Parts: sequence; C-alpha cells; structure tokens
Amino acid sequence: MHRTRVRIVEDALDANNTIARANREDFDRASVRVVNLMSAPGAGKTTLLEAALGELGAVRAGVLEGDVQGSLDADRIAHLHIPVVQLNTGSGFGGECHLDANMVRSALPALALSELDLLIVENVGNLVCPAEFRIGEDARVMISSVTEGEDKPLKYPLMFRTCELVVINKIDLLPHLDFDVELFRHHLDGVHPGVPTMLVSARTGEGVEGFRSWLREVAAREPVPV
Ligand SMILES: Nc1nc2c(ncn2[C@@H]2O[C@H](COP(=O)(O)OP(=O)(O)OP(=O)(O)O)[C@@H](O)[C@H]2O)c(=O)[nH]1
Ligand SMILES: [Mg+2]
Repeated sequence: MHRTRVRIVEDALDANNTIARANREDFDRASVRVVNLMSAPGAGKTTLLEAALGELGAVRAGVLEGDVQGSLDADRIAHLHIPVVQLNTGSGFGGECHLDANMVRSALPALALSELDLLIVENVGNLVCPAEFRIGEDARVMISSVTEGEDKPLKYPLMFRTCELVVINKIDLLPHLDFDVELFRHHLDGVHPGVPTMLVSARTGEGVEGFRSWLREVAAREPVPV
C-alpha cells in the first residue's frame, strides 16, 4: 500500500515536470525569464514586489499572482501599472496550497509574453508544497521574515534548499524582536550551504535595491535547459 502511494506521487510530479518543460519552452521562445517567488503566508511577497517593481529601468516586468481565492494581491500590483494576472487555486475542498505547472500554463493565454522580459510568479503562501512543483521557472527565490523565527530552515528544508536566494524581510522590526540573524544564517547554511541572503525591509525600502539588481540580473540571463 505504501509503495503504491509513493508511486502515485512520483507519477504526479513527473507529469508536472513535463508541463513545466512546455511552459519553459514558451517562456524561452518569448525571451522571458521567470522567477518563482515563494514564502510562508504574510512574509511580504506582495509588499516586496510593490516596493521593487516600479523602478526596474528597462526591464519590462509582469506578475502572475497565485492565491487560494480573491484578487487582493493582483489589485495591489495593478496600481503599479504592471501587467498582472490573478490565478486562484480555490476550486475543490479548501483550495490548492501551491501553484503547479498546469495552473501556470492555464494563465499563459492571459499574458502578453512578447511584451515582457521578466515574469514574477508570486506563489501561494506556504512553506512546503510550492517547493515540490516546478512551474518552468528560471530562478527560485524565497522570503523568510524575521517574525517567523530562526528555526524555519531546519523545519522546512526543501523550500530553503531549492531556492538560489533567500530574502530576509521585515528587518525594520529587528529592534523589537529577539530574532538572531546569524543563528538563522547558521541554520540556513546547514540545509543549503553557501546560499546567498539579502537583508530587506519592504516597508522602509532598506535593501530593496539589492533585490531589484538581482531581478535585473535574472532578466538578463541566458536560458539554461531544464
Ligand atoms: N514591518 C514590516 N511589515 C511588512 C514588511 N513587508 C511586509 N509587511 C507587512 O506584512 C503583511 C503581509 O505582507 P504581504 O506583502 O501581503 O505578504 P505576502 O507574503 O504577499 O502574503 P500572502 O500573499 O498572503 O502569502 C502586511 O501587513 C505588510 O504590510 C516589512 O518589511 N516590514
Ligand atoms: Mg501576497
């Protein structure tokens, strides 16, 4: 029984990877680089995008918002006059806790890929499932906010391991918390040795230019085969 269940999960992930490759071919054909932005609920994904995307210079950015229900985040991004599409995962019992490649594929007709250099996919707030599903992205970044505690890399290692950058957000709150940045980095290094981190406050703007530079660098990358 147990073997069968593992097999089903493997098949589902294989099917997802096949669709992720098709997404990636479409992105490459349109010369769009794609960032998968992940975090726990409320870590500051939308706030960071609001702070960063207005001043990307020549990079033409678009956003795909993933939420269980509603369009609150897409409405916030629309204020920046940036192309944005909302994807809801809420059909069925409780809604899906992540975006998968097929959901992203279903949103592609609503996106004018030829008018973009960079597509940022804000995944559903969750520290587990989004890390398991490729969507055809070029880069994965996650946000861990200082209100979540230093232990999160130890408790949710896959998410931290599969990202090429970890943004530590809400550093404006550090004076009010006992969050130990070095202890967090030590735990992170245990699960993903050498992964870069960025200290940011999406609220005050501190460190946001570093995140913008990273986005510009991703937008300028050559595609790497998946
Ligand atoms: N103090 C402080 N608050 C922040 C910062 N970034 C985000 N917030 C607040 O944190 C809350 C959640 O921010 P969001 O940007 O909506 O978080 P999110 O990750 O997009 O949330 P979901 O999409 O629901 O998963 C809001 O009240 C923000 O104002 C920050 O740098 N400092
Ligand atoms: Mg959000």
